[in-house]
Amino acid sequence: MEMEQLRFTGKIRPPIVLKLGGSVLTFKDKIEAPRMDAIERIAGEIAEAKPESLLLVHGGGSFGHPHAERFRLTGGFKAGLTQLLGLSETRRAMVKLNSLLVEALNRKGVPAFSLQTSALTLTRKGRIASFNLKVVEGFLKLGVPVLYGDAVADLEKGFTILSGDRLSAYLARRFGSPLLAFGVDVDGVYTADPKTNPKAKLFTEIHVGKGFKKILGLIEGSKAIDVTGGMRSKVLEVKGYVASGGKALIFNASKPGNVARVLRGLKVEGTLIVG
Ligand code: IP8
Repeated sequence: MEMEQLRFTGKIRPPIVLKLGGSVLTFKDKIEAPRMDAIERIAGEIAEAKPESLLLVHGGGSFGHPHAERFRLTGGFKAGLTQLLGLSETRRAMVKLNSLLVEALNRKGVPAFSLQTSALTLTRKGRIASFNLKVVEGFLKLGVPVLYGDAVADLEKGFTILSGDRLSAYLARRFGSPLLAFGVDVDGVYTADPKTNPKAKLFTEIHVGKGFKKILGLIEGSKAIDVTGGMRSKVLEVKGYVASGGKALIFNASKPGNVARVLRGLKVEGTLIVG
């Protein structure tokens, strides 16, 4: 990012919201194992693309999901001290992954600002009930806020897991973003997991409206541990944003160059979700 782009204007442009999947940034079959090469490369692509206004959200991967599953965090408070220590461990692990990404962005010269989702959000039965948008807006005027899927306080359940997908769809809608892009480790939404099923077919475009339910029924989840539901729930989460005029794209961020292309508005292979 160049200095002239960083002039403080006191105004914000609706940002592109880019959600980076945990499967891109981490080894999902291990515990707290970052893919440092991917983190460095993506940070470099963001620096190179110099988007005018960008908001980043990342997923949990092997930092969030194994802990969240082990301590059964999605269902809320149930099992006393052990579970609360697990809640704390999950939050600590997410901060660690977030720091790795922010540090990599800083090394490439991007003014990225770590924002703790759980300090900005309250949910009610898993739905966002209140969110401090002003704080995100404040940092958006200065650079790139970096939020993440997190274990958050819930008004009814005590706590829950708020996925990065739900959070990014919420932010894209609130900010009226021109694009909500999900960088994952496959080329888009398939009829089955393309890693295990060679017959899996890619959807190049999904329309939220007539026929949507049928398409949802055709999408199978991936086999990796994912307490927040994988690809099908991604498509479901964007429904509201897309219905309000937004455009969502699910693309492969593990392929070098794709993140930069998406941020520059160039075409990449993937699944476009429109209203
Ligand atoms: O990977 C989940 O975020 P996601 C975050 O975007 C945790 O679903 C803490 C499991």
